[in-house]
Amino acid sequence: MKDIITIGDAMITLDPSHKGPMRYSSSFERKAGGAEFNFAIGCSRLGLRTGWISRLGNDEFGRYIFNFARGEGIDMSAVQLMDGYPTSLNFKEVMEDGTGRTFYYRENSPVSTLTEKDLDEAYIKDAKVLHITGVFTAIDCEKNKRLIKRAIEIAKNNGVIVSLDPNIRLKLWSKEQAKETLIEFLPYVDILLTGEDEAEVLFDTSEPTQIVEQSNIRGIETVAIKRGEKGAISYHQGEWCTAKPVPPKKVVDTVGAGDGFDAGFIYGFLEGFPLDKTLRFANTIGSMVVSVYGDNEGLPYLDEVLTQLGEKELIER
Ligand code: KDG
Repeated sequence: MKDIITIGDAMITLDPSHKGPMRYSSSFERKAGGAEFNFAIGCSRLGLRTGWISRLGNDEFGRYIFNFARGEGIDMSAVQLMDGYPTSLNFKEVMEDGTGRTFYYRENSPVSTLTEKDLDEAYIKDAKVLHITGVFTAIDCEKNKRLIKRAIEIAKNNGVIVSLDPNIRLKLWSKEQAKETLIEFLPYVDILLTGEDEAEVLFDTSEPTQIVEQSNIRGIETVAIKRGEKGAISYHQGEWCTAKPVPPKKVVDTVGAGDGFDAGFIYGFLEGFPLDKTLRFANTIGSMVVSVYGDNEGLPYLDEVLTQLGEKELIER
């Protein structure tokens, strides 16, 4: 049995060796990224049994990502390497303050070959949680919408908890398209993990009580609202919690923080932590991620989170 499975794309991420506008970047480091892929790494590092449903190119980059994920302990039995579909690329711009932009080269992505007919019901039924995000859906919207709907239907019919991070990437689809599509998923969702700006797209509000009200109407009983430097707020069956921001050591790269938060929240949920502890745990991971350069390099192991939370002694040498 798996604790968690996720469905999504991964890309080779090319990180410039120097900060600043991309047009002046002439050398890059080859890494890997992708929202659901980062999330899977985060879960696996916390000790959750994690599976990933995806497709990569049957090329050197696909092999690199495959081996990397396998090395992280992710179950790769539902990941295939495809001929004729090159692994996607993502060039990353990072500015001095840690903010930046991404430039995707992901048309004809290997995941565009994955359809709802390829979903293995037994694989989904065998998980405690199915985590989905808007990134995958946005890549090939009509097809992936059908695929995700089928996956969450299987999950719902079999008592598998569904978590959703809208992860809206406006380089991949419009706000209107994102709203229309993701709103259709909500009646199947048990846990909504959203940024304030994404809630604004979905519900036309970033006000926590209204976000929760809109979620409750659709049957969602657990909500976490990621508010960046303002911390986070969560709600579970009538109980509210607010977590102060956890100041990072230094912000060097904000990409992947939300995925880390999600992994931490799901970990706390599965461990049966009280809501305040779950939120603090998730928030701490988000802040640890931004202190490290890379989309997933900063995702901590369980021991490291516990040390950061002061629950475990730090032994330096
Ligand atoms: O959440 C972080 C991811 O978004 C990043 O690793 C790659 O931009 C990316 C994407 O679209 O998945």
